[in-house]
Amino acid sequence: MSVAVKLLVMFLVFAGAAITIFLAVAYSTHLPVSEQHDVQQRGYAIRGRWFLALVLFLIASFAISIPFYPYMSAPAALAPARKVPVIAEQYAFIMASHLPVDKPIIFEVTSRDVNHDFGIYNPRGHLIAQVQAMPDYTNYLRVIFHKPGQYTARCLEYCGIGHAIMAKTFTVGGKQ
Ligand SMILES: [Cu+2]
Repeated sequence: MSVAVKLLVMFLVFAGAAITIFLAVAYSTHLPVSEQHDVQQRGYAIRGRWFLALVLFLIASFAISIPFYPYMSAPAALAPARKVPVIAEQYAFIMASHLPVDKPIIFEVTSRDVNHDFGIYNPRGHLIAQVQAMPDYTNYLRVIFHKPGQYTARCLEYCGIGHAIMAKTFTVGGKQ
């Protein structure tokens, strides 16, 4: 079956379903009207059951998701962190070349000239953290490197002709 035929079949199925629903609603308005008090109690009962189900669902969701809340990892977040100054300039990052693994690190990021960005890529080339590097201002970026290896900081904000080569490789783990 070609894509066009599949799309036509899907369109006919959904259009048919929509038309059926419209016809059912139109037909239902022809039924004899019930008095309000006849249906009121039934409506209240249905509403009560759905409300109870909703409350139970929310309580269950809350209980199940509690262990995934970041509050549980707060002690690690509050552990004394090593402060690592980072100065961005056209077109380099001035910072340490070796950093520890599994230890909280707070990068203190600023710029010597124009706005830059400090983006950290892991050894697989995935961006794991980033913060703006601004002149006359320090931004703090908290990171824990869980895997040793070669990480690369790249500028992620166009800062001039040499922006594309603005990078700094640093080693996590091993010799400090
Ligand atoms: Cu740049």
